[in-house]
Amino acid sequence: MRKTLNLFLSLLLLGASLTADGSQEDQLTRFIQSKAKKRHTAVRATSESGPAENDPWADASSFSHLPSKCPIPPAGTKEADKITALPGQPPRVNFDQYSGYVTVSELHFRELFYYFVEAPYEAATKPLILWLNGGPGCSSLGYGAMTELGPFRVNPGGKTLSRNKHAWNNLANVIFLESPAGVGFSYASNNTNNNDNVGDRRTAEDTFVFLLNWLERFPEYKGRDFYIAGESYSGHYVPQLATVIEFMNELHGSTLINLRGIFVGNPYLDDYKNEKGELEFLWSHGVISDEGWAGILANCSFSPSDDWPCTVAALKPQKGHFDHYNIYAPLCLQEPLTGTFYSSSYLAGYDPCADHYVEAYMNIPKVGGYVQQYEGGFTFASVRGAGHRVPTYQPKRALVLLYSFLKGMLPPDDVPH
Ligand SMILES: *C1O[C@H](CO)[C@@H](O)[C@H](O)[C@H]1NC(C)=O
Ligand SMILES: *[C@@H]1O[C@H](CO)[C@@H](O)[C@H](O)[C@H]1NC(C)=O
Repeated sequence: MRKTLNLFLSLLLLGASLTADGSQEDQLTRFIQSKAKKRHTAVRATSESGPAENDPWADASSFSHLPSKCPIPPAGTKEADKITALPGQPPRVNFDQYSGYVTVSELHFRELFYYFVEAPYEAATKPLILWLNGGPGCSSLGYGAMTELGPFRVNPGGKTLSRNKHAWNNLANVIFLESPAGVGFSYASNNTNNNDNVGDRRTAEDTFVFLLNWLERFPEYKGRDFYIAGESYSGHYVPQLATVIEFMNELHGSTLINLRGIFVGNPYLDDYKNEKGELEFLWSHGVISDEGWAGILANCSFSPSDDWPCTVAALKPQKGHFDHYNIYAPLCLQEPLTGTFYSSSYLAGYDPCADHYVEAYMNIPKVGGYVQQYEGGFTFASVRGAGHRVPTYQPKRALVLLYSFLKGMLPPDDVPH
């Protein structure tokens, strides 16, 4: 979530309709085309007063190099990705969960991590939703799945989970994707190509390749009604990915991905308009005084030329502590002596300290390390927390590793410290 942006939790829902009627695709196409038209107009308009911006989204034909079939030999399998149980999950979980990596660039070594939850009932007839958190840089697992719409919430203490009875997988099968590469558990090697060409365009391309590849692993979802959902900076990701999918479907004259609609909450669409919108919201809700707002208007043009005086004018009138993502929400406070987190006031169903529990949960030492076996008998194993001298720092794990080595088998993946 971007600092300069605020999310007022009230969801502004925008985009194509979500009801399942036949006109949705038409509506979505019209939406995308109208965006493209507006962009052309905007480019023309700016060219009168200055240099035209080069907007790669105005013309989707620049995506025609993308593959129409899974370009990478499918490496993983659905069975291998199946989650037996998450650490500390409550009993009687009645839906299937999967997670794993999908390669989106073999050449440059980019792998995207996903967490997928099916619906408890009639999953086979329910649609497929891809959920994307914003940022750029927010984890769809840490935020989306664990504090927003996923099937579980992390309990205080960060060790156990409880059911979220309002989870979205009641209505659909939901993929939480860590995107772009480098966010959360997704990764990219640090070679020059990966560092130089980051941005919305690559994010959309990688996500498209992810979907093609993922559908090979879960072929029963090919042709399923598909929706893209997200919030915040996903105001970029979601319509951009929709543009690529629509374009590729048209280019190849077949439904590669059966996109039916997009669904975005409080979306971040335009840097400067969003910044103005945030400050205007604070003023119109009494957080910023009339004088403060006048100072902002006098010092900010909400364009790239805004400088230090605008920053000062924007920050000066914002007094006291409040949650920029929801001005009415309680804050998370920390007890100075014990370090315990607590909520500044009670709001049913919301815990402002959830981020701390999720962080602790995501850092539970497990995975003893990881192991990869190659053809020809070579096995590579890492031992968590081992440092240079493995038997010194991790004597128990080292002994288990030796035992597995002597027996010619893979070491177990969960060896307690
Ligand atoms: C911004 O501009 C106005 C008028 O130019 C000035 O009076 C004001 O002090 C400035 N700064 C702030 C923080 O409002
Ligand atoms: C990539 O990471 C390695 C290992 O940390 C480092 O030695 C190398 O300089 C990095 N390369 C680039 C292009 O940043």
